Amino acid sequence: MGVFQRRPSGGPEFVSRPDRPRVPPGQSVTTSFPTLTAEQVLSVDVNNFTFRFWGEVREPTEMTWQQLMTVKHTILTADFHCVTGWSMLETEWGGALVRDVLEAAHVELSTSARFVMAHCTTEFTTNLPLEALLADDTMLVWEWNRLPLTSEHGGPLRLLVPSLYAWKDAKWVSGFEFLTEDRPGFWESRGYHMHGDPWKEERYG
Ligand SMILES: Nc1nc2c(c(=O)[nH]1)N[C@H]1C(S)=C(S)[C@@H](COP(=O)(O)O)O[C@H]1N2
Ligand SMILES: [Mo]
Repeated sequence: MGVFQRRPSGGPEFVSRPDRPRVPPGQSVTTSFPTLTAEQVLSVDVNNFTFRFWGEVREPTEMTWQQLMTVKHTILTADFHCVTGWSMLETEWGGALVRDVLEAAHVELSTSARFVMAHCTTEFTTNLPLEALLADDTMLVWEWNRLPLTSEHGGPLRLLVPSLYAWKDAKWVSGFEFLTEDRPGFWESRGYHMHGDPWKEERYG
């Protein structure tokens, strides 16, 4: 994230990081919210929704939409950087920190868990290091600027990882597979970087 603040209530607050520019190198700011989807836009019914956790965990487990809605709500103002060169600043997202979701679902990670593969209701996948998943600003989001997240932007649920390029923000996300070794996801196996830090311009592998 360039700038963010967890905000239990009240207006947005911004915390700047003096160690790096707000806008990562090679990016230009857009005020629109373009959509980038490799698959067909999908409509997911929350009454038939299950979020799954498996792989390097003590026991595979899952959560319904209703259970997810009981996890502590967090609002986060974050920037969004697409590897194709556009950045969107100060967007407000609502949902739950992944950390809080894992706790609520009683997911016990194995000590061998180092990476995670985010899976979607579609074939899309994306991999990230466990630290990025557990970061202070990594969320499962279902609201954008106070409104329910639309299906073209991944609603009802998408991953938000402000510290990495936005291709890591899996739309229609449906589960986390915990891994010992890093494995490329959809774009990573097509040449995108395994990590994807915008400030290091980790665009292509
Ligand atoms: N399921 C899925 N998630 C996805 C993608 C995709 O094609 N499919 N594209 C990624 C890319 S490259 C970007 S930049 C963002 C775009 O999100 P948006 O369409 O809401 O702007 O979603 C990411 N998540
Ligand atoms: Mo992207």
